[in-house]
Amino acid sequence: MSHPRPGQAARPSYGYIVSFHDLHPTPADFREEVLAGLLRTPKSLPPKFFYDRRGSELFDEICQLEEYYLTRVETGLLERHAAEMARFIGEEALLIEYGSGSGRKTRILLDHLPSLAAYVPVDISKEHLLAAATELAQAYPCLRVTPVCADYTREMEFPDFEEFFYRRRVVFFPGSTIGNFTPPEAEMFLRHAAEVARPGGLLLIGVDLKKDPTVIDAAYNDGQGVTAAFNLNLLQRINTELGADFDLRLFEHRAFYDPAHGRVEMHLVSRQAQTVHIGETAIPFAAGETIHTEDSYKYDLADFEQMAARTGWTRQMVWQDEQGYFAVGLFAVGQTFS
Ligand code: AVI
Repeated sequence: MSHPRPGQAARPSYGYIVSFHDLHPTPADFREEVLAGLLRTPKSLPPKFFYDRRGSELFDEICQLEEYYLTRVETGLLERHAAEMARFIGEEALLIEYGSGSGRKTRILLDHLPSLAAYVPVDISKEHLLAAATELAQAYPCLRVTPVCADYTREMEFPDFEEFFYRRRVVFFPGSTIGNFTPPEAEMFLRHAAEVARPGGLLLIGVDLKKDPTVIDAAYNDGQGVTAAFNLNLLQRINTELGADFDLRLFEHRAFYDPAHGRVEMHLVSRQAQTVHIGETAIPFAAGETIHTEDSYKYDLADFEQMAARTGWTRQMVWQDEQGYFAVGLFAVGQTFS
């Protein structure tokens, strides 16, 4: 475990959250973005809104599904190579995780990083973020945990974290969440991450790769209907938080891999012509009309590496499973890693 530096107080021996940075990402934006998305043609909603408390729980369930290979394969890669990853990361790093979720993958890394200066989970879902951060702080009593509630899909002013000592910033972005950005958004995110990581900083990122479309299709159309419930929960959230009157029985889940765009598209399909209300606003649906709720891009590894290079990152190492389903890449800001 890390030692207090000169002038620094010894850490208490119980799990604790040093400070919580709430950048207040949702309430106002939610109504505005939902209305804008449902009033445009074709209708669409941003996937970041899936993650209310129920949505986050359902996503955790998705991650346990046999069909959803992404979590299983990435977790396997982290378990197998965490010691090597930790050697690259080095001592007393500041680990910043975007879209931190339930933190299972984080723990694999933390187990190999006993001298970490602090762990900074960044997530849009406040309740889930605080619950996961508290649990983690309890499980790692000597770790500083500094959660940041923010919408990292938008410009954000990142806290400077100069209140404590660290040697290097490391951005951890697992789960192939990069795939939920369009390619231009992904580039923007990678540029932002390079700014946050600063020269000498690192990026450890999970990327789902192109593969047999039937494998991908199955991952987003599981037999138990968990992904369908996750998709439909977005309408439930709009009902609960915005007083809308979506009848969930009148919408169905649709997900398919589109090889031309290299992405899974997820939609909610209106089973009949109907009008839904959000407050005073009436939203008409034709029979069969869809709300496009998510894209999940699958990358060719060489293309991803080129995108990383364009956005200020130099490849250090890439770990892949035997089937070539998934990659975990380590990149450094700027030229060379020392
Ligand atoms: C969070 N993200 C990487 C998931 C994905 O695979 O695109 C979200 C998800 N959507 C449906 N299933 C899982």
